[in-house]
Amino acid sequence: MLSNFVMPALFLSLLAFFIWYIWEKKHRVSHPVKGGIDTSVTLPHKQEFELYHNALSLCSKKARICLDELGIPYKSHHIHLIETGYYQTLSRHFLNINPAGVLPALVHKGHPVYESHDIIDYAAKQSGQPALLVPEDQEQLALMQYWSDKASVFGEDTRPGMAQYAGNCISVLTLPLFASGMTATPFRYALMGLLFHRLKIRAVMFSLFKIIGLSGMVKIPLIMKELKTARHYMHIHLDELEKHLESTGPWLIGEQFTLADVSWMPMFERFREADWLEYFLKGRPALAAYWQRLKSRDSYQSAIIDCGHPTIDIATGWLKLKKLNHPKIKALLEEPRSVAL
Ligand SMILES: N[C@@H](CCC(=O)N[C@@H](CS)C(=O)NCC(=O)O)C(=O)O
Repeated sequence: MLSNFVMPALFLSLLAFFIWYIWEKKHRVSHPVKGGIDTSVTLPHKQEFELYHNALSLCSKKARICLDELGIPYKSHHIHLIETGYYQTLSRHFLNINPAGVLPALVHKGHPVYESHDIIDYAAKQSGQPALLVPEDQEQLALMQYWSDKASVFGEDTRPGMAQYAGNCISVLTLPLFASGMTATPFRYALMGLLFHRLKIRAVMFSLFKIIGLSGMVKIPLIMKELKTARHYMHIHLDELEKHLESTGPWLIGEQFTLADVSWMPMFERFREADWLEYFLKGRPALAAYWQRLKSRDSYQSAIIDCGHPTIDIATGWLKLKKLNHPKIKALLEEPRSVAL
C-alpha cells in the first residue's frame, strides 16, 4: 500500500526536479567573457558607474579601492559568493550582468567592463587627463604595469600562472580560508554550484570543503601539492617586492600612489584574512612597512573595512582557531620555505 504511494511520488518529484533543472540551465546562460568594456551590451542602470562586487572577493576589493581612490561615486550591488552566503553569482539576474559568473563587474553608462585589472585601467582613464593613479613618465608607467600585473589574477585556472603572478598564487593560498569558511554554509547551497557552475572544479572543491573541512583538506595530497607550489612562488614574488621596496618608496613606483599599489592592497588584506601575514612578512621589513602605509590610506577604510562582511571574520577566526588547537595542521599549512619544489 505504502509502496503504491511512495514510488509514484518519487517518480513525480524526480520528474519535477528534472524539468526545473532543464529550464533553469537553459535560462542561466554562462560563458567566458573578454576583459575590458563590451559596448555591444547595454544593461539597465541608474547611475553612471555601478559596481557588482563582493565583500571578500580580492578582485572586487581592487575595483572598490580604485574607484574610491579616484573619487568616482558608484551604485553598489553586493553579490554573494558561496564564500559569503550562496551562489548569487549563478543567478539569472547576475549572469545577465556577467555571463562568466564572476566578480567584479563594472557597469559604465550601461556597458559592462570585465576583469578587475581592466576595470581599474578603464576607471583610471575616466578620471581625466592626466589620469589619476597612472604616471605620465613612460618608464614609470612600465614599472606600474609590471607590479599591477604581478598582483593580478590571470586565467580561469589560476595554477599555471603561479610562477609569473603573485595574484594567481593568492587564489590557491586562500584555500584554507575557504575550507574554514564552508563550516557554516548549508550543503544545499554548495549543491547549486555542482548543478550550475560553469567551472565545475571550483564547485566540486567547495562541496568537498563543506564535507571534509580544513582537517580533511590538509590530507589531500593534490591540494597540499598546489599549496606548496603557491607558497614557493609567493616567496619568490615577495622577495622581489621586498628588494624593490628597499630602494624605492613610499609607493611602488616612488612618490605617486598608482594602480600598482591599488592592486597590492587587497593582496596584503588577503594575507591578513587567510592568516598568512606573519608567515610571509617575517624577515621582510620593507614589506611590513609598506603594508602599514597601505592600511593608512582612506581607501583601505572605505573599500575594505567599511565593506566587510561577518562571514569573512568568522572564516578567519575558524582558521586561526583550528591552527591554534591543531599545531599539526598549522605545521602542514606553514611548512618552512624549501629551495626547490
Ligand atoms: N581574473 C578575474 C577573476 C575573477 C574571479 O575569479 N573572481 C572570483 C572572486 S575574486 C569569483 O567571482 N569567483 C566566483 C566563483 O568562482 O564562483 C578578475 O581579475 O576579475
